[in-house]
Amino acid sequence: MAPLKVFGPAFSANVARVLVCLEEVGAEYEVVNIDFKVLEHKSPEHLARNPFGQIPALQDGDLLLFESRAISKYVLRKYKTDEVDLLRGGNLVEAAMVDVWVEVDAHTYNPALSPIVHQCLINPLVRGILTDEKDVAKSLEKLKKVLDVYETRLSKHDYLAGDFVSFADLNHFPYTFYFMATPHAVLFNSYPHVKAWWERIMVRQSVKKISNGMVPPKAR
Ligand SMILES: N[C@@H](CCC(=O)N[C@@H](CS)C(=O)NCC(=O)O)C(=O)O
Repeated sequence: MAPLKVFGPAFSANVARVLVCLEEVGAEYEVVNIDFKVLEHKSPEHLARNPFGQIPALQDGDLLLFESRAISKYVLRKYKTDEVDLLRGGNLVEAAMVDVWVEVDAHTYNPALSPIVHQCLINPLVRGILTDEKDVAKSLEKLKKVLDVYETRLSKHDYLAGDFVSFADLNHFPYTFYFMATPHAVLFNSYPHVKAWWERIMVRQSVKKISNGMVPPKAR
């Protein structure tokens, strides 16, 4: 069977979300780079994969998909086994808890944390724009409130959806990885259960492998 193709540079956070899932299930895949410098993401070829002209996109035979969380779920469903079921599809309640924390990442955690990554890493180091410290301070206040909730949750369970690792946890990995390269990484020291959870995620083979290709912008 032809390997799945993932379009987009492996260092992109949204691409890394998909790659970590592919690694978890041991699927064969190939990463096809999309060159932003020549606006390849807005080319007709890429717009056929993702009409919004964004990465990642996935090709599996005739199937084309976009949106990193949807692609990740497709991968996890397609390659699910009794041993590896990161969506907990066999258990209604556990699957619902996975869904809850995937949504929390998408709508609450990531919107608080990712502006800090953009302001502290991407703006100064990639776009040559100064960090807007007011914007960072606003996002940090939001993030602290979110982390208070995470601390309570993770003081009761090892992982977000329960006492089992799931897509809900892995989903948080790419942006948190880049956040840890900002001067605000120390914030996690105030949340011991969140910090321990993050360390449990970081020792996974899949995460180690994919994070090796995610050098923070400064070093690129
Ligand atoms: N919600 C989308 C977001 C994708 C996204 O924002 N991709 C960025 C790179 S990380 C992109 O392609 N930006 C170029 C653009 O929007 O023109 C997903 O999760 O896949």
